[in-house]
Amino acid sequence: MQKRLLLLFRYPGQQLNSSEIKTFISDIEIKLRGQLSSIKDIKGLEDFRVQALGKKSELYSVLRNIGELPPEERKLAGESVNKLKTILEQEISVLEAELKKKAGAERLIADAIDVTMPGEYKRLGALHPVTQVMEEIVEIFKPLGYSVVHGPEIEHEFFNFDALNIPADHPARDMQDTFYLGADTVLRTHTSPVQARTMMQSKPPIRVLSPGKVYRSDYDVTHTPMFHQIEGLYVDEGIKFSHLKGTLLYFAKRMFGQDTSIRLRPSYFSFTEPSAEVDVTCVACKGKGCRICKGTGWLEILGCGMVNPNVFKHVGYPESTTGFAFGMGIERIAMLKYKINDLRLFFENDARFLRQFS
Ligand code: 2NM
Repeated sequence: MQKRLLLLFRYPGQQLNSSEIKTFISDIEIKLRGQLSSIKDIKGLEDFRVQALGKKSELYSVLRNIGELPPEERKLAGESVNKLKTILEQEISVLEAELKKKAGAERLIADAIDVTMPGEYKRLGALHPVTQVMEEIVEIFKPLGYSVVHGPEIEHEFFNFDALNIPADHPARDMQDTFYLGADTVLRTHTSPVQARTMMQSKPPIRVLSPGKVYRSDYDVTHTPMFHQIEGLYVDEGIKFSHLKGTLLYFAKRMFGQDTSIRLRPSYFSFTEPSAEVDVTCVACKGKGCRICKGTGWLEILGCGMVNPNVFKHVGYPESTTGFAFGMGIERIAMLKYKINDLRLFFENDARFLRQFS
């Protein structure tokens, strides 16, 4: 069509008259309107705009070749082309608005959220039972004025043994029980070194709890090479064994129930003198005697005593200082509280076990 148009313009003696120009432009209009009516989307409309009105369009070629027309026909040709161009631009913009609206509505339907679909359930994590019990013990002692202190798990022999009055030839220092990292560096075997450090850094009165991981070279059904301890220390003027007993009874009742009693049995620790082991009323049979307490009605929960004057000497306190200390294994307390019969469950991280504590 474009080629024919150029030929028509240029063929000598074959110049178009006004009615032929009108027909020619109206032919273009009919053809373009046909194309416009079948456009389905924005992309098609853009293609149409370029092809119908762009530099390579038939309409544009009429304008470009207008000089080939006889002078009296030029005005008419120019006006007709521009009129059609304006009409087409208008119709394109109307159609463009329509198509955009349609696309928007389609997108709304495609993106719609079905609020009747079932929700996706995200499981919440929870604190490990050992951590929960550790925090519970801390909360029980807080009202008595205790605060929490921490120390390194890689410890110097001095704080782990010497300061605590554990002599160089004591079996606890054996390679068999202690993980040595160097000649005088160990993985702490209890959290008491944290208390020795606390005493060296501050003066009485001291009321501290030291919860944390401890390490012993021991692995069987009832022992793991890493477990958790919490130890307590109270140093002040005139501290007596009765203060210790009252504190432990308060703890036992809050931890295991108000109907719980305690029983102290004499024991030995190098860092306390006198020392005792503490039993509570059996959580399973309430003292009647059962398999769990081996018929005794009692369960051992901790060790304690009056701080040995040698410990005070090592940390630079006067030997006349008074204080008590106690320590317990957190896994053991958690096993009694939750009636768990296998220590290893705490370390396997089986979600079916852990879920029960969330
Ligand atoms: C226990 C039992 C008895 C204890 C002693 C000390 C320190 F640092 F004051 F000497 N802290 N913890 C202690 C005493 C720990 O655990 C079974």
